[in-house]
Amino acid sequence: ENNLNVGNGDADVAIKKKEIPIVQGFGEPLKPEEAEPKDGHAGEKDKPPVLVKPSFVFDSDSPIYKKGDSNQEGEAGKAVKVDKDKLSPEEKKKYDQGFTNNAFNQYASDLISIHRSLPSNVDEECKSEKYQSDLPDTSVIVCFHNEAWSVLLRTVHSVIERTPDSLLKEVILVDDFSDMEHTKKPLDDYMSQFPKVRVLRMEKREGLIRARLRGAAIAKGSVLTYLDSHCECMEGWIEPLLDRIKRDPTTVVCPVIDVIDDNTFEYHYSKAYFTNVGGFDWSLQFNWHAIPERDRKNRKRAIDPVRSPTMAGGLFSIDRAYFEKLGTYDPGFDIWGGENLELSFKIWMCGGTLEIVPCSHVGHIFRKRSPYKWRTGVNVLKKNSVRLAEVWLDEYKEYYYERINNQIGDFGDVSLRKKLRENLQCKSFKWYLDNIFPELFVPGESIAKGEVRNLGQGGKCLDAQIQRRQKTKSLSLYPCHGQGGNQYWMLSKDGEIRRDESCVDYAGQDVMIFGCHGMKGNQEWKYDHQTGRLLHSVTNKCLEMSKDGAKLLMHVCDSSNKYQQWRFKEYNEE
Ligand code: UD2
Ligand code: MN
Repeated sequence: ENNLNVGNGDADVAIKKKEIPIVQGFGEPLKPEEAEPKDGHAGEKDKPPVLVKPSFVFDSDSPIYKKGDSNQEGEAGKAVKVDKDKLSPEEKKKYDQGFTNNAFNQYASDLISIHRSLPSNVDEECKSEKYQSDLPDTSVIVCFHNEAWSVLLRTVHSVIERTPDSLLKEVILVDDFSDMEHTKKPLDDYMSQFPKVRVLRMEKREGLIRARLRGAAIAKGSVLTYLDSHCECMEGWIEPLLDRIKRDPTTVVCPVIDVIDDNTFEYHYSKAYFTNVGGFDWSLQFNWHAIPERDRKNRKRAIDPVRSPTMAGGLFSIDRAYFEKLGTYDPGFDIWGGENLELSFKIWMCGGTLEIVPCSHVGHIFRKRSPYKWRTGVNVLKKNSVRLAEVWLDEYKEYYYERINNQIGDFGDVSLRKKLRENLQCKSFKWYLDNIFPELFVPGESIAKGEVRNLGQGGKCLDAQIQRRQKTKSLSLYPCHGQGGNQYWMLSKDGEIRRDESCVDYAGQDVMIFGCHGMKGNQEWKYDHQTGRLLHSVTNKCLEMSKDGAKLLMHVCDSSNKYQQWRFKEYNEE
């Protein structure tokens, strides 16, 4: 029988290196702004968005319920362009509400068939790829909280219509305490025509992690496949995944996650040649990387499965018994976030393998903000990440804690999770870093770290909010806030002033932030802890704060000029 570890509802709060380029601009899970107050204090920015609850009328005559009309909007995964200026005032209102409620263009989705076709320019090699017969069947589990009707239906239809009947055990929709009308009776009524679809409702808001566990607890397939509620599976998506699991049930697999544009719903198919793998940084944020050289050279074909240090989180298949053996997810994780790293570290450290399979494609709508309510009064993501760090990171947890300025806060009880790790006899985090993710820059290798304060009058600190979608940015000065975050810097042995994969770079104009390239040049600095001088090697100039503290300058070095004196908070003498 099925004795998956089900959430106990930890309801203590009320609702509401060697360089691998970071791939920019490719869809990645964005951190919900509401949930992660920049200063590390929970609550203040945690105001729920004002959601307008739409009333719902099911219009079975709408063209979106019809299949196969190749002239309809959005077919073949094409973009739907809505000219808002041409809409009537009432339609404009609907358009705006769609964005407010979902953080994607619901208005556009509502014009597209829930059975729409997807692009056909797929990798040729994948078309002739053969998979084993007798693949294991799978339960597809989709958790949602107030997902838009047309988007949710399109997710379900893409699964039902593009998964061979013998491989699809069931689709389990887990309603995580939605309160929009369409998610209740209309959804039950609609889904009742599909015997394989079950709707499971949560009695209170559980968050996606415990909702996934509740779905797993009733699942009967031998493999569990998780999807977000705003996905579209491509033809042939499941076979390559199940094939890997059949070969070895300790292999956990992810499809390539194609980007569905949040505004036009255009489906961007990503060719096998461009497959990326998952990583993370020391603020415990997931990110994408190109396949590292050491793996690239062992690959015969671009379509071969590739190992990945981490998974994005939302879309993957795992053998049900193996998931259970690994202790599923930490049920103490609330609402959203961190569970993808927990599972990734655990898979690798406890003897499994995590892969991305280039012939399996599922599209996902990446959003720029989180549309739903989070809990108030607690920084949920931070709490999840601290639990993760406590259980899996060993001594490396300190690097995360430095980034949150040691404001660890209450993270509940993790003794059962530590016990689990012990029972499974998992390897150390050091082993994981050395063997699975050696490309990651480890702050311990740095010469100096922490805030970088100017010793001139009104001394400020080097500050940069680095957004992953942004390629370059100038470095700025802000009053020192002592909270780590955007004022946390590391001076590497190669003379880089860096945070994660971003480096301070001077090419003769402004002092900028660029992706670290590891080739010194414009990114090489010499720091003298005695004199506080920050010398740029190539230009032989020194970093200086303007007298009014407004900007950064690069000038001829002058040891008597206080404005050229800087202090890294921590310095490791050798
Ligand atoms: C990514 C993952 C997501 C999850 C998350 C970290 C992908 C494509 N997406 O963020 O699956 O791993 O990182 O936790 O890899 N939901 C609930 N209850 C809640 C909140 C969310 O059921 O309280 C549902 C939501 O409707 C959605 C899913 O959980 O179907 C993931 O949420 P998301 O889409 O906001 O996360 P995303 O894609 O930004
Ligand atoms: Mn999502």
